[in-house]
Amino acid sequence: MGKSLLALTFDVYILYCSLDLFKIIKRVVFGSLNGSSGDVLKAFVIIPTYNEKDNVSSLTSAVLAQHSDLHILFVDDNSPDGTGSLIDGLVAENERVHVLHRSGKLGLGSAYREGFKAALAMGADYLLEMDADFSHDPSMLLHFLTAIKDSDLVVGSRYLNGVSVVNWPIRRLILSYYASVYARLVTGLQLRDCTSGYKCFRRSTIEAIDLSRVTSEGYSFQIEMNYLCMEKGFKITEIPIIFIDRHSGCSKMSGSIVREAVILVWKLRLRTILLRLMGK
Ligand SMILES: Nc1nc2c(ncn2[C@@H]2O[C@H](COP(=O)(O)OP(=O)(O)OP(=O)(O)O)[C@@H](O)[C@H]2O)c(=O)[nH]1
Ligand SMILES: [Mg+2]
Repeated sequence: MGKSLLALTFDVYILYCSLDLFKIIKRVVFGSLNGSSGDVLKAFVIIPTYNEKDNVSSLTSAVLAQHSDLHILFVDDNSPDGTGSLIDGLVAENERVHVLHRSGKLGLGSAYREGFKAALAMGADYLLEMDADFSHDPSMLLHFLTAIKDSDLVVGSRYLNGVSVVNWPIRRLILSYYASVYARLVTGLQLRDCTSGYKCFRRSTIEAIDLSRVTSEGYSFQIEMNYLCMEKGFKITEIPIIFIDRHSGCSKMSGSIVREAVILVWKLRLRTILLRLMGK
């Protein structure tokens, strides 16, 4: 009995050491978020939510487990399903979880714009965008944080090495794929995936963009942000991601979101022509 207790204690000790070793290996492989002067850098994952009650708790655990310097900022639009009060519980439990409550469904674009401003005010060095529905795999977060060290914007791409989208209806996939082709051709963006919502900005990138002039709400918001980064001459890097259809809850995709994107790319094209004519 005495021997087996000793053996058990030894096993627990070995397990504890291996976990610690695993953390060290993870830090060495992916690097820490420390800046060049050794100061600890903060990364904020901004997650807009509308009716995501089945996802927010498990997503929070999955994101926070990736790195101890990661924070989450939820932007909830008074979700009728009670997502907001669930998030309040998560905020009370963990100092790395934050929330912005808004009065009603005001759109994805404005949720990100307000989220960016709040994350900057809280001292974010890196700002990540992520959906709440597990379409974006949290285990990719460290890859974004590695790639951003050498870029101004990192875009998670579904169309970099062929197509890496799982479980989407073919109509949705065709719409998304050709939306990127269309946006690329009209605006000149050098990206395979122009509408991806899994991305990472440096603080200085967001600070350089006049967010009050960004007006898009749906997917167009992603195209517009990419375009403004290209216009400023920022280095944009794409990394491959696997996109999985939402675990639960319903899609907020609508015809007006598609129409907004169709019009936006021509507005951006016009803007390029005008700027060229003005010699800027
Ligand atoms: N705060 C806020 N969040 C939103 C709004 N519309 C969508 N979202 C959130 O934005 C993220 C992306 O929206 P989704 O509904 O997943 O849109 P999608 O990925 O295009 O479509 P599906 O995955 O098919 O549902 C999710 O986390 C949503 O909950 C909104 O108006 N306000
Ligand atoms: Mg989604």
